Amino acid sequence: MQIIDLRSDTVTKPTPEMRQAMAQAPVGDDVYGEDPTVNRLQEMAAEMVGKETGLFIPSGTMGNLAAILAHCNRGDEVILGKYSHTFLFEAGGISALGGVHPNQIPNQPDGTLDLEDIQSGIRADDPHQPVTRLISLENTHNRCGGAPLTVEYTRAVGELARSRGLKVHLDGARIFNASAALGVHARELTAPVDSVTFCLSKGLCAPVGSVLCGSNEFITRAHRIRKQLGGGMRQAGIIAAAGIVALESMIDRLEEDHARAKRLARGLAEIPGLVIDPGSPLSNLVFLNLGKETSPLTASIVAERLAAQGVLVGEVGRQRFRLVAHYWIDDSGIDRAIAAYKAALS
Ligand code: TLP
Repeated sequence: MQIIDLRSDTVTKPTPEMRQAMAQAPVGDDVYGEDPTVNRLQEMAAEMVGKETGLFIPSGTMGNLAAILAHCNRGDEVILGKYSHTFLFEAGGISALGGVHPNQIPNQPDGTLDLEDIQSGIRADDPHQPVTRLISLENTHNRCGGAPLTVEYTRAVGELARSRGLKVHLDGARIFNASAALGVHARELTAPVDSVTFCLSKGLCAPVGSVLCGSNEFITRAHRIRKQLGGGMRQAGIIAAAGIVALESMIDRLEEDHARAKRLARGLAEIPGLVIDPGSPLSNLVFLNLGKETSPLTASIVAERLAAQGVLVGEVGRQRFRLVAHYWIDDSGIDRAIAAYKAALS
């Protein structure tokens, strides 16, 4: 039975073109800065998000960690959303390894942080308080329905930050989904921020890797931190080669995933007992709940019934699911998932 894996776009496997590029990649020791494929990927990535330079990092988590540690000293504070990936799902690395204090403020349903909340989150110059150094945004916003943050909003946060002497980091794990959803170039979404991490290994299908981009001076600091974290890789061109293919050929097709996410949401909306989040999907993520009438069913019971039919879904709450459209899911996979939900709830 072919498995339809909708748990995440992180499950995507490399394309045949990527595997070929990996086999043929010229490589060198990247800790010496001598891997031509890594260097090319870093240049391409920086150009695509309009920053001076880029740094290839093993994961999105390490990219955010290296960025936050490069912006903040121990005891400094970062303002971020209560539902941000960095706060929820990065194992508290910024505190554990960097001594950086997270000031979590509410995320609005569209993934933004209210400008007033940011203003009031900024600490006074008072020895009792940590020093606010950084604001961290997420685009698209994973837990807020895959919502894309607009250019105007990002600019407003950038202006606020500059007026208060703060920096802005963007967790742009799915920044190209945001640019596809909004119909704007990624560069416009990243222009107002000081640093951005984006992932090659999600919807773009590369097997491993993220790139952190920013100014030369910032990346010099992040480079040392990547080394401290054990993220200096040697002949990393083997994996960077897949990243280059990802940037060259996987971005323009992300709209197909968004269209399939819509097809999935439409189909599921017709099944009694399922309640799709209003407006979902906003990119490639579909969020839905079991309706009250399905009680005592839980997401995990339904997920088991789906798995028995070869359909894997993300459980993100007692009654809540997240389903993710990606390159390896075609229309027939979407239709199988809809049929499997129908059977699981009948
Ligand atoms: N997200 C994963 C899980 O960790 C939840 C997923 O399945 O969506 N930023 C954002 C916004 C992310 O969604 C993720 C991964 C990361 C950072 C971390 O990337 P990796 O997995 O490469 O460390």
